[in-house]
Amino acid sequence: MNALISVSDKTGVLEFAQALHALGIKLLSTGGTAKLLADAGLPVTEVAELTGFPEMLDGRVKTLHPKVHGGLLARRDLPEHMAALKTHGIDTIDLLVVNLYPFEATVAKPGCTLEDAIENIDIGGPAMVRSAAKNWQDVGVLTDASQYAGVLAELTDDGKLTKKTRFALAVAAFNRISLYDGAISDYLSGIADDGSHSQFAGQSNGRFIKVQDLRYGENSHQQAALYRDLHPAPGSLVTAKQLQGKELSYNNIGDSDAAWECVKGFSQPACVIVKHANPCGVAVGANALEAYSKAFETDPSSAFGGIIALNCTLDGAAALQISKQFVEVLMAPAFTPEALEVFKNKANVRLLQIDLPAGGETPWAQGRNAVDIKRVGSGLLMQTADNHELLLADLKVVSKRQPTPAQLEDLLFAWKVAKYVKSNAIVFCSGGMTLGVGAGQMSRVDSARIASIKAANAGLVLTGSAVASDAFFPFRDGLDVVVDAGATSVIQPGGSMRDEEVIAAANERDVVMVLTGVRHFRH
Ligand code: 93A
Repeated sequence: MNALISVSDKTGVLEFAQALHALGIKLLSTGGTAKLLADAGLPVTEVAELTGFPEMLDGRVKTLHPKVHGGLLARRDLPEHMAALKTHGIDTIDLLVVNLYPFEATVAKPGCTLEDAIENIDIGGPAMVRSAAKNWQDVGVLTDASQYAGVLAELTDDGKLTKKTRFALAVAAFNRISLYDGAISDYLSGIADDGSHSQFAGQSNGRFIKVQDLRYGENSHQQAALYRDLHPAPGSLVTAKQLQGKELSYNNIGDSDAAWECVKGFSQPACVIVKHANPCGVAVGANALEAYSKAFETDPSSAFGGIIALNCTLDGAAALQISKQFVEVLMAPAFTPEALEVFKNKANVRLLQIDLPAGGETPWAQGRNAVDIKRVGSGLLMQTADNHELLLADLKVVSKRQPTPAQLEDLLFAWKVAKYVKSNAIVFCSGGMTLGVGAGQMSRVDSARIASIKAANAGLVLTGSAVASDAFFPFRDGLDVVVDAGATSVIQPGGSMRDEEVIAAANERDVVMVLTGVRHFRH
């Protein structure tokens, strides 16, 4: 049996080759790999010796030769194929071990030039992998070091690989090549011929990798799986490390994403509690404990069994307080040893550590995940993500009453939260915390009523509060409800046919009204 080994990442390859040699398998190899094996005392034939051609053009042409591809592609069950090999003095290659030039790692490096990227496009490696995988009935193809141990165990047991293994290896090989080519296509699609990045740099063109099957979907009779972008955005949910707890469910993942995306938007220590895709408590504070305690106070009954996200380190004090409630998932960029200790005995609580996006990434990284996708009957809806950031300068005060600095702060806080509440969204806030959240109603006035009822249920006073409405008030009735409840300032996009009537109502009620000019529908 002949094995050709040609690997860029040489991890574990020497031990693997030694084991193949011990099984009596003949080793063929390309320059760098051959040197590594020969230096360790293994008998190895260089591909250059086999082909009669030196590796040339800076290694661009090493294995692109009929003596290599004939040996990989010949069907052992066809006499004509075997006769052709004999005529041309070609030996079969029965096992191929290849990993490719590190294209993905190269382009992920800050400052990678177009030239670096191009030189790291492997040509001969994928060609051999495709030849071997096409001829999977006769050839085993390894494309990752994680496959060495399993293959070795089978070869040691049986002297050959089973049909099942050869097929699985071929599928894995074509998957690898598809991802590799996808990475090249993504990178080049986002770059101009002078190496500058276009605004769509790094979008994954809809290419996803399966992370895991999930136990079930939204309900137990639905099947589900989690996929991730080929290039996940730094600081996104799929980059999380689970430190403890049961496997995340489909609903856990959706809710965790909503909580994490919302909490990331605050620069002060902040806490977001999500239930059924909506924030039911959001607050900022001097530290994790204060932020959590305020967020919890908004709606303690909804927070039961909720998903909690913090944008700051979870310390022992906050952990102790949180551990008093039933929590499904707890997310933070870091956990102190004391915090971990608190949850050690609560094995069901899923702890997720997620790095906050560092900022200052390359344009290639910044462009990632810029597209939202929603499935509709036999189709897809795609849109750029709702990542609009409201600046103070964008605000237009339209009421006679001018906002105080404290009111402005509350209004901006309320607006940040409303962006993550399902429409129609009405959010009462004060002092850096939510007081009442009305979400997902078909009528805005009902959302306003629900938000004020929920605040009353939690024993929270709305007098002097700020209110955000994710889209304009179509009539003055919604405004009247929030003012009746105690709000004295309102932020909303404006743009209704009845803006004048709504602004007149704000003046009649003597409250502050500011317009953003941008709405945040979320469905
Ligand atoms: O430059 S290539 O595209 N041309 C080739 O003919 C070729 N054959 C193998 N790259 C080629 N390879 C790649 O070389 C393999 O995929 C592997 O990544 C690497 C191993 O080179 P070495 O053994 O010299 O370290």
